Amino acid sequence: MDDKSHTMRAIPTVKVEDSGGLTAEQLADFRSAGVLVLEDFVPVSDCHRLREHALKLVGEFDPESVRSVFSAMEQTQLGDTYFEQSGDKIRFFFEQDAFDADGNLRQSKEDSLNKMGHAMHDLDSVFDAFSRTPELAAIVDSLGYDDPVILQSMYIFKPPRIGGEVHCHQDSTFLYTEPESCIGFWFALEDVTLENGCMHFIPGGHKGPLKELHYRDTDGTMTFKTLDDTPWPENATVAAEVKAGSVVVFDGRAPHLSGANLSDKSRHAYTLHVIDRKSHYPAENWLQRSASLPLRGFN
Ligand SMILES: O=C(O)CCC(=O)C(=O)O
Repeated sequence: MDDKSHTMRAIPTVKVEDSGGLTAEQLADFRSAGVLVLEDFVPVSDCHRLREHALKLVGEFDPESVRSVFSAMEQTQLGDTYFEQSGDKIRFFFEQDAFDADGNLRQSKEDSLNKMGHAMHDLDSVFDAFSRTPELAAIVDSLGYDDPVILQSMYIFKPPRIGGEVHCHQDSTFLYTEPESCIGFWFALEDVTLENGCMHFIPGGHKGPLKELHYRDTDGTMTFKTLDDTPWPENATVAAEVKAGSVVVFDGRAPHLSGANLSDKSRHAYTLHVIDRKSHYPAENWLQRSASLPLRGFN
């Protein structure tokens, strides 16, 4: 075993046997690694159904109506009101390499999008049903949330050939609460491998500090504040290659990234982020809801 593999810890991978949430052992694995893969959590037929539905919504989206590009590297789009006001809407964001020099799409519409976000779970009945299952509610309950609410949903396309790399980050940077309560659920809707740009995590990395805060400045512009400038440890990431139907659960502080998708295969994934309503949600966070669409839990 060389030095690199010696320091490498695997991502715990489990099967949830019934809808009673995580066992004490699974919970201990999650607390230790900050990330846990739940294999076969969602029937593959449900994943296909969500994918078909997402593609229907893409079909109804007119790409001439908006040209908002999402920076996968930065995980945000500074200065873009279409993005900044999408917290309670269903909006579409293109990959950085989607357009040619003349402004035309290089690939089909569905193979040009980076993501759709950020409130499908509250605005669309198919996404609502996929997001609010008793099985997921039980997992969240076993994680100790008193009053969990689903803050955002994202459908991530990671399209063939142009699916952008996502640099190492922590999701509490973007979905900050006091105290921190953000947790991510990343549903693989298709088989995910190194080739089509799987997620990678630094197991145990959630025990370190939050490194950056993304917030709205007093003049209204979104910006980043460095909280800790220690570099991420080298060679510490572990690939989460998972099958369709798996869910990757990860702590809001868990450092993670994903590779580019240069393959000919798509890599559709759906993510939910949950916070505890009992935590304070700052008005400086990018994602804000209008009073007409209050946050909801799993009911
Ligand atoms: O799906 C991906 O490739 C990256 C998603 C991600 O990093 C996130 O949702 O925080």
